[in-house]
This record gives sequence, C-alpha cells and structure tokens, in this order.
Amino acid sequence: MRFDIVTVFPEFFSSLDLSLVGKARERGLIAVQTHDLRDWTTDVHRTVDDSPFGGGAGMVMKPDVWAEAIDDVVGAAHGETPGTNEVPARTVLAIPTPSGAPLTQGDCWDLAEADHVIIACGRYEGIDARVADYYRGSGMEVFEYSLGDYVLNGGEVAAIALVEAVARLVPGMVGNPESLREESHGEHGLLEYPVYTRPTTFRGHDVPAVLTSGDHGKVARWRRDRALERTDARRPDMLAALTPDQLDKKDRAKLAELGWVVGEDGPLAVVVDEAQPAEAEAVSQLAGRLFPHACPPDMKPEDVADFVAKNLSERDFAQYIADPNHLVLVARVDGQIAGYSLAIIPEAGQVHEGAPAAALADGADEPLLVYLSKMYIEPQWRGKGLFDILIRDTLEAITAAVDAPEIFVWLGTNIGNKRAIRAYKRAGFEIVGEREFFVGEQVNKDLTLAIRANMPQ
Ligand code: JE8
Repeated sequence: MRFDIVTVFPEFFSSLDLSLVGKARERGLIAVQTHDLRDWTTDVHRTVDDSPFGGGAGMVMKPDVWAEAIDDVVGAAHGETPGTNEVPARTVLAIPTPSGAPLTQGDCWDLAEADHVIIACGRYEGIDARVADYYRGSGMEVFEYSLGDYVLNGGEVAAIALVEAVARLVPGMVGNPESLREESHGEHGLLEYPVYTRPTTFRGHDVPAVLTSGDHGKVARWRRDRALERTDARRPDMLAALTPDQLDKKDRAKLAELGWVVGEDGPLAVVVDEAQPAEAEAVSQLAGRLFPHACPPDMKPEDVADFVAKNLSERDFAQYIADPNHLVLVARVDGQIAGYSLAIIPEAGQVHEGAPAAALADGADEPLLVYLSKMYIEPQWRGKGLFDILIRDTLEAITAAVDAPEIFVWLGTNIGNKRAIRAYKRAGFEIVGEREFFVGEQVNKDLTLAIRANMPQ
C-alpha cells in the first residue's frame, strides 16, 4: 500500500517516521512519500494560490498546479511496479476539507484495501473545487473528508491522522486481528472502558477493587457498565445507534438506569418532564386508557368509567398541571407520551386520607407525606425499565419541589396488583399498611407502600 502526500509543508510529516507507521514502512508493508507542491510550479515565485473568483477574503489554491502534481504522482506509482497491474490498482484521491464528511473507522477499513492513496493537503481557503470534480470525472475515487467540527489551518494534520488510522489496519500490521475488532468504534459500538495499571494506589486514587478480584465475569460486567455510562455521557448518538441484539438483560438494566429504554429498533432516550398545560388532553387520554388496567377485575365497568370522568378528564389534568400542589410528570419516548405520574403535595398540617402517617413518624418532626396518586406506563413499554426511570425522576422532582427535612412518598395499590407491588418494591418502596378504596359502591382493598424520598441531611 502506498501513500503520496502533496503539501506545501513536507516537514510536517516527519512524525510518520516514528512508531507503528515508521515500523510498517521499514517492514515494507506501506510506503509513504511526501511531495512539495511548489515543485510543480513554473513561475519564479513558485505561486500555488490566487484570489478567489466572486471575491472574499483569503486565497485559493490553483487547480493547474495541483493537477500537474497529482498526474505525476499517479504516473510514478503506476510505473513503479510494472507487470503487477493486470488488475487496475485502486487509487484514491483523499482531500482533507472542513466541508467533508467526518472520517470514520469504516472509511479507514475501506481505505486499507486501496493500493494507492494520494492525499492533497490544502492551505489558505482551500483547493479550487475543480480539482476534485476533474479527478472524479476521470474515474478516480475522490474522498473528501474532515477530521471533525473545528477549524485547522490546512489539511496536513488530517493527512497524518488518515495515514496512521489506515496504516494500522493494513493486513500484517498488528499481530492480533482480534484486538483490532474489539476497539472503540469497532464492532460493539461503545466507547472504551477506563483502563488501569500499577501502582494500585496513585495519589489517593485506588484501582477499582473488582479489577483485582480475579472474577473475570464481574470484570467484564464492570467494564461493560463503564463503557455504557461513558457512551451515555459523551456519545449518546452511539447508544441510539445500537441494535437490540447487541444488548443483554444487564445492558438493558444499566441503560434504564441511564434513562434509556430499548424498543424494537434499539435504545431510545426517555425524557421525563413536568407536563405542559397544552398536554392536559394527551395525559388525560392516556390516564383514561390506563386506569382500567390497574383496577381489580371484578370492578364494574360503569364505576371505572365514572371514576375516569370525575377524576381524569382533560379539565382535571389542566387543573393538576396548573396547581403547584400537584406534580404531573410525563415520560416521553421518541417524543410520544409513554407514561405519567401524578403526585399530590399536602399543605402544611394537611394529611391525605389513608396516609400511613403513624407508620412513618419516628422523628421529632412530622414527616411530609407526598401522595403518589397515579403512576402509569403504556403496556408496550412495561418490563423495559421505563417504570424505574419515571419513579426515580418523580421522587427526584418531589424532593426538588418541596422543602422539608423528611419527605416520604406513599401510595396505595390494589392488593391483587402483583405487578405494581413488585415494581414499587424494586424501586425501594416498603409496604406500610392497608386502606380501603372506594370506586362507586365497591370497596377495594389497597396495600399502602412508602419510601423516603430525600436523604437525611
Ligand atoms: C483547511 C480542516 C479537515 C478540519 C482541512 C483542509 C485547507 C475554508 N477554511 C479553510 C477557512 C478557514 C481555514 C481553513 C484552512 N484549511 C482546514 C481543514 C479540517 N480535514 N476538521 N478542520 N479544518 C484545509 C485549508
């Protein structure tokens, strides 16, 4: 594989004599040649630029000088290995430019299969656009790429990056091809986990104990969780690009903790927010649809409908949303409301009917008992971690909304609703009592559960 780099700063590329690229060159796996563009000028001033047509600041690199240089570099490479060209060599003209698509690992794997890569490093305002157009039109592969969304003074740094990223993928370069595939931006689509070596304590920072435990399963899980966390924090776009087959049960649990649910096509970010006044209708419709799911099977349909009409109408929700003592949160997945919670914050001294006050008052001060009146998830998102995300964010929002030394959140749920009870317990709720709950004339037995929402100060 051969790289020819054309530039007005050939000295820039001395770094390619070093390290891996240097070794590959010594071993004959790759050849790298730099060329001074000014060698193809014909005037005494060795001019490579001229003012831009259409006006504007700066100078543009002349197409004629570039074409002479590229033609010669192409010709020289083909003449070099006579007889080996029954199959035409794959030549790529690579042009670094801030208006190119960002270079990817996929691009680099592809370029590693080329026979000849010519890199044209521009300066000033760049190279006359007809250079790329002309060579593309003549059948050459032209690859305009960028290093990223920041401004460099020319293409040289991007050329060095390309050579280093491509050269290490050339067959025979790295001893172990497995180690190449495992890398970040490789197959698994996550950023790398953090790495550590001796000493085990460095300036007060210990190596995570799991890494010295000898438990390979635990190490693998720990690394995977750190990679998921980093990717969430730094490259959520990469998480969104994962597919369901790449994610096991523990990955999904970690993702839920980070605020993602996994749908049919892959992870989707969950956004939990206070409901807006304009959303009263949407939340009311969702509430009306989901309330019957939480009712015991023997409840009369007309009683259910009556409750929905009297408590969960659009007008009711418009009031809840407007009232500072009601906290209505909606969980959005893909922009769609996929669940909601409704919490009622009591006024000072007020205790909601059925509140397990006695069970929770163990301190000198009465704890504030916030009533979690509703907490519903669309069936399609159940068992996918959305409940855990919404309950966590609801507790957080309650803690942020009220100022009290001790805040408990409590709720009642039908004694037969095993799924709900299990979900609340998983979130940290404990059963604190029972209550009777009337819908129409029917008495329903509820369990009451509660959790401390704020940590002791
Ligand atoms: C370059 C570059 C990459 C990246 C690449 C090539 C040639 C039009 N602008 C040109 C105006 C400001 C100065 C620019 C200088 N320049 C920059 C890059 C790049 N690949 N990721 N950022 N910048 C040239 C001239």
